[in-house]
Amino acid sequence: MTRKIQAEPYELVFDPKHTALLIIDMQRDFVEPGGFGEALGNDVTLVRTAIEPTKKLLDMARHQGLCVIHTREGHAPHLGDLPPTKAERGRPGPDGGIGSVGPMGRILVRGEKGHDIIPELYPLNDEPVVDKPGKGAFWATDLHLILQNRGIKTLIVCGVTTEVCVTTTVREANDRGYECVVVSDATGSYFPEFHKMSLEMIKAQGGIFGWVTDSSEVIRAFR
Ligand code: TIU
Repeated sequence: MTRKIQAEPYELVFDPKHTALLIIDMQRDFVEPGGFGEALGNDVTLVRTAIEPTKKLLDMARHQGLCVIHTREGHAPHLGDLPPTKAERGRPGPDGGIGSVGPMGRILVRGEKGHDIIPELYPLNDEPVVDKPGKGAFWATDLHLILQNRGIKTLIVCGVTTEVCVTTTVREANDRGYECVVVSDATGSYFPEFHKMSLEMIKAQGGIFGWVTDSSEVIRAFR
């Protein structure tokens, strides 16, 4: 049975059987002090507003039996999957940056405390966790394969940060034929103006990359 989400630029019709909740990079490294976000000079309290709405959507998705997929940005301990260019620009001080040791372990390195998903949104065993070395969740991952195998056509997208990993992923998904609806209050940025403009860009020109709505509208669509 299809359902409808009130969204911009217009109503999105979707089938829950072919829909996934995609939660982008809700890792300690981005939303807690002492991680990568803070190492880059950002105030992490600005992105923490996304936690509660995402938790509501996660609870609803689990209750509804919706496919749930989590992503994590990060690198293997040997850093062989870290482009030198990314290492260089993610290194604000002489001792900081990706791979260096912070209060939550090595920054943005798989297996470290800071790299993992925050306890509030922790994945269940049957929820795929896609580890990605880039900003987009399709580059160098098996996300497309997982979505295809599960028959997914529509993505309800949450997570951080709106203008970096969320929109990069939405652009990648759009080109692969997925319909994406980005949840405004379940996404967040260290730069409020970037958050606002990123959402504007997605829904402009008749929904050039997809749709934008908020968590209450998504939850209403499943009632
Ligand atoms: N810096 C920033 O805004 N974001 C990232 O580096 N990664 C994600 O958005 N996950």
